[in-house]
Amino acid sequence: MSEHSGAPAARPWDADDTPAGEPFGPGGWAVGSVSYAVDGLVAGAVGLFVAEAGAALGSALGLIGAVATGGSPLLSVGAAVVDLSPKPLKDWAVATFGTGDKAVLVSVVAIVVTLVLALLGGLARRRPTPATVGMLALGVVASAAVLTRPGALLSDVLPTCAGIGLAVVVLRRGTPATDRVGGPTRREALVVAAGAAGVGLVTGLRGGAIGGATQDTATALPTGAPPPVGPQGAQAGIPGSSPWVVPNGDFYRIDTALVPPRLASAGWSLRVWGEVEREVVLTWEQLLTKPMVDRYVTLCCVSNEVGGDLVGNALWTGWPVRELLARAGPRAGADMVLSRSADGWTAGTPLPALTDGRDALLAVAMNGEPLPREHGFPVRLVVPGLYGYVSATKWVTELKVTRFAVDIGYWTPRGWSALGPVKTAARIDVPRSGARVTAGRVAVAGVAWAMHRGIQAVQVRVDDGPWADARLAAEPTVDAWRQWVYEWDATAGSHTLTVRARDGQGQWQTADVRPPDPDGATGLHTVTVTVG
Ligand SMILES: Nc1nc2c(c(=O)[nH]1)N[C@H]1C(S)=C(S)[C@@H](COP(=O)(O)O)O[C@H]1N2
Ligand SMILES: [Mo]
Repeated sequence: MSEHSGAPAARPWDADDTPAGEPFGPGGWAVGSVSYAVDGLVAGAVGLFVAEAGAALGSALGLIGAVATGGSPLLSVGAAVVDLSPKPLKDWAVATFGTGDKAVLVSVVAIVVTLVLALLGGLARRRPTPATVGMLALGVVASAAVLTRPGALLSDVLPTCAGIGLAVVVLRRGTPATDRVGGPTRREALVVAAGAAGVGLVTGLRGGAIGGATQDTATALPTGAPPPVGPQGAQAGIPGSSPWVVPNGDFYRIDTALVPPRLASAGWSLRVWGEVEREVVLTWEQLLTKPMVDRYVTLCCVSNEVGGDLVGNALWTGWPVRELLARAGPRAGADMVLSRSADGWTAGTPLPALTDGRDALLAVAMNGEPLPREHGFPVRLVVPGLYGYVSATKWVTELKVTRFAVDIGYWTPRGWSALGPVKTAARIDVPRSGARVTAGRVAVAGVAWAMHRGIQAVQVRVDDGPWADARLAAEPTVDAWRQWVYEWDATAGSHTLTVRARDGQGQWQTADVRPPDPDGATGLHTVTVTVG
């Protein structure tokens, strides 16, 4: 930038005194600083772009250790915020924004960073040293976030350091005061816009669109087959009711990953260690030679509200985990398996749930396709009967055989129960709450689940009337949800429909209303409809 080539001493803003003729006096720097804020934005845009682009390049070359965040300072800070958020904040974010909570988080981080940069720009005009220190502090925070991501190498921090170094230089050089009358120059605006767009593009491309990682299993796994519909009779066939098998694209997604880790199956391995007779390392190639089974298993999130949709059924293809654990030989006294994902997330699963003969799988395919990246490519755990947070580790790379007294899964210190057996639940899919239906025969339909115990009965009640049996569709496995239909003779007026289910052990679900926290919501699902 040629206009900055003067000797440093010539720059009026290097002096601590307010230059004569400036529109602010002692103590009034904030007024003039507003327009100088742009210096901070320019510095930030340039520095961030270099850091993000450098991290992207490093990842592409395989030089970055942290697979989930790929050395990106923005994603690392976001991920660190997720991990450090106190439970009330996280609960509020999920309750308010649902599964959009991460988009909101990224926006909040971006806004905070922008504000801090603007403040530093304003400060740099008069107090270059504190401004420099401020920028370096930003760098320390970002570097700490980058370095504490699982798998991070010391060298992961290099792009961030380069970016911060550049930002400091740009900030200190500032912009000639003559440019400063009436806000940013066109060129500065351009640099900020281009920098922000560049950062957005690089981060967005890395985060979302790159789905190519699933390609390399295409030859080893079934692909291209139409999604299974499930065994005959499992589908009650009522329009508007959830399909018995949920297609991959519609399957709910819950995890702490800002960006789903992108793993290559070729380099994947699973280490089994801890309280075992012999450590075992299973590579992707070895896993593919194992006898695989296809099992319908319904996954449910502990955060699912009564009537909620954080639940889904799929056909999983995988190798039973008990076979792998048998090779390692858990020692007497071990009662938990702490599974860990490539991004550091962990789940503590009771050892018996993995060895008692149920179909707990190391799954490599979902509905006949390689696992989608969002659902754990290349390998995840699926355990019938337990909520996802204590069992369904995606991008799994490690199984530590241990004890509940020694180790603890990700969500437990954050206020969720150590044990997470699925609670019996039923949901009305049609008619929807608030719907208007015509008097006469109305099909009330939905799903009920009590994974690994099965569903014995479902009943529906209209207003305060008696409970009446719903018709049950077939139950191909007790590990999946079950569809039900109730033919209702609807009469004019407003009516409330309530559903309840009885599990395979003869227990009715409880009507006590409790929130998801700490071990799963209870209460009966109701919908109110108008019959006209
Ligand atoms: N690595 C990883 N695995 C994870 C999680 C996570 O945050 N990270 N979340 C768990 C939770 S809480 C649930 S409910 C299920 C959801 O699986 P899905 O996203 O495939 O539906 O994944 C589980 N596996
Ligand atoms: Mo969950």
